[in-house]
Amino acid sequence: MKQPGLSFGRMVLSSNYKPLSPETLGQRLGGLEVMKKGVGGNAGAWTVREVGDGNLNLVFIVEGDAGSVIVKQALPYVRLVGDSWPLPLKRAFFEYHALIRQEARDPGSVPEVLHFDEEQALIIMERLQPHIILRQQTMEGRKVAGLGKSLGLFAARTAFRGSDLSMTAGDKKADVAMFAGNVELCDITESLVFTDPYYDAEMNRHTTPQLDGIVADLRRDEALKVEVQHMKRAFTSRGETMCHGDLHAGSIMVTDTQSRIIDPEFAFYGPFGFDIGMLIGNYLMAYHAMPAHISDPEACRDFQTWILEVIEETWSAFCAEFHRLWHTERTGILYPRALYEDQGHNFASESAVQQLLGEIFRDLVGFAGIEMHRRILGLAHVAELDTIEDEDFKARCEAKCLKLGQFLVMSRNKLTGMDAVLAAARQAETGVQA
Ligand code: SR1
Ligand code: MG
Repeated sequence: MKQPGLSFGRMVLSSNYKPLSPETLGQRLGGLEVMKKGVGGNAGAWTVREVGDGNLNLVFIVEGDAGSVIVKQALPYVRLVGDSWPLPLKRAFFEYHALIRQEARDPGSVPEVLHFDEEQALIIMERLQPHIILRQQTMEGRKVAGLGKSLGLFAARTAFRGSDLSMTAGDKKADVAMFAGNVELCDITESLVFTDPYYDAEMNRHTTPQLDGIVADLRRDEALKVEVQHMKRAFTSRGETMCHGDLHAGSIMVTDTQSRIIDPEFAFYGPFGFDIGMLIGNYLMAYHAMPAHISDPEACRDFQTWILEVIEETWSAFCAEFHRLWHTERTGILYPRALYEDQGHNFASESAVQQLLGEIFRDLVGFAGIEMHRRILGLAHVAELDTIEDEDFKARCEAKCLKLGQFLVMSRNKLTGMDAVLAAARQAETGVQA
């Protein structure tokens, strides 16, 4: 019999929930029309592989005569840590709702959702092929044509169209209320990103003792902790738009010419600059890690130059698209045209959007710096740095990231533009010793 507990994404654990395995998946999902159509009618002939390499969920590739799909299922705990850290299944509900909103706000940017089963916390979606995760692509020294433009457009469109600049008041408030239920995933970010890295929290780890000195310095930096908490306050209290919530290089799948966004289970209504800031923090870590992955110095420099260009392109595409949407789709409750364009006050409208982009820039710089810190000092690291075998070399790369992160957080209100961020990255790359 069905148990109560399913409502509005608030499911904790229904007794009917059961994790899938490669052995049971065919028998359990074989009757679904969407699987028959996408994979094939004979479930016994399907090939099922569990390929989840993230921190939280099960991910299966299911292949058959008719094609292949992805089946993603939440586990009732944090996979990275184990069942000592329970985590509600309702995150699949938020991921599903975020995916359909992202598709509406930036069509083609996310995999197509084929089926959602709330009770089983399971999403069946399009398999992106031949995509691999961006992190893997960059570690192999492979560029992605148009990466900055497509990610900048995604960030701008989802930011603008998920905000009071575009949505009706009723839709926005209903959405803010619904995503406010994503408490536990926000709590992970509030703790693991904004708090733990800045003191000797239990789950923290840094990989080389060579970093001990710089880590101690960072944790003694009282002004830094104040700035980080200002950013955390923005995260918890400024529900400006629906953020992906975890936009790192493992949440982006790419080919040499295309990129798509996955995994928005951390979605929440937060600051405009959050997603693009996390993304830029991840680009910068890849920039400092590249010498460990490309041995030829000239090829490495060329790749690093490309990463900085991608940062610049991401931000210019963001600004251009946000600006375009401001002038063509500003139908929400904020900055109404009745006050500006309809009065002939075009200059004031332009000034308002430029001021807003300035605020977003200052926020994104702070979020980028904090993301760089937590990926070295906290629980969840990035493979670009973690896989570096030579401990001294790794410590040097990580020290550059830590120093640059500190600079970005502390200087975010003074930097004149993305050029200044890139100049700081270049300087950190050539000037810092661990
Ligand atoms: C316990 S989860 C750790 C991290 O993995 C996710 O991808 C998020 O980035 C989270 O902070
Ligand atoms: Mg994820």
